[in-house]
Amino acid sequence: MRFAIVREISPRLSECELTHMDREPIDVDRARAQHAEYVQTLRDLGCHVIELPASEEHPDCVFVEDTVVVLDDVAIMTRPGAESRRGEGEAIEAVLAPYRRIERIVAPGTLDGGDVIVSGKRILVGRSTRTNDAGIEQLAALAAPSGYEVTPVDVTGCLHLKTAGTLVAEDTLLINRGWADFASFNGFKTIDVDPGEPFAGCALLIDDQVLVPKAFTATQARLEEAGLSVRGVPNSELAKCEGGVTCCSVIFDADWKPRLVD
Ligand code: CIR
Repeated sequence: MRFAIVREISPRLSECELTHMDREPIDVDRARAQHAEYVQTLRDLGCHVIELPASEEHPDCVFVEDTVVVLDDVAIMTRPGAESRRGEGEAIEAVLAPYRRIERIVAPGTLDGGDVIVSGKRILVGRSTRTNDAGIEQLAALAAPSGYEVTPVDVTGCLHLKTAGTLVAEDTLLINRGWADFASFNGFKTIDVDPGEPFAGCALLIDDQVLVPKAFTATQARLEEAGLSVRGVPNSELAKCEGGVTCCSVIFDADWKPRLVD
């Protein structure tokens, strides 16, 4: 069974963290409508959605991906690089605890889930403004007993590794070469984003379906030309918060269905 943890948008979304972007007015109602369409798409793709209420103290709480790295047998609770985001993981941990052994990244380590790409037993982790070497070392040590091998990748010019590139098939990365050192990505095929759509590298792969923001039509065409099945989802408002389509869910597989699931 495939689960997706999502979280409602905070009424304080406009106070979100911003690193590489200037603050722009955000239409929170529109953001909620777009998020609802995203969540429905997850349901349409067969995910059992666990939807958490927003946390008023955490403007960025909708970006659940950053709070945890879920592997086959362990959930590694992160220590997000932005201090304002450190309390977001508690509610996510409570959902995951019935399904996975819980481990955690501790100080001085910092790690955002948005910096972590898992492909089979291979983990690529971005060294970014949010994820430091101590966080990467802890992730490697916690994941090694389960057979995972961690490769650090330098990220520059964007928030997370997954802003620069994501898996669009088991062996294929959609990438913006300008933002990450993709020379380290040996063994993966690559598809470049359209040069006019630098943020299109953040796509969400569920089975053989690739979710991409609706606005990035030229990159969608590139993916379709490569034989991939693409679904557009609206993301204009959360994009103003430096959020993409991977950030708004934690997807994991488990054998049974707990009481919280709708
Ligand atoms: C932040 O700066 O932390 C949020 N405004 C955006 C987080 C986006 N998360 C992600 O890409 N995984």
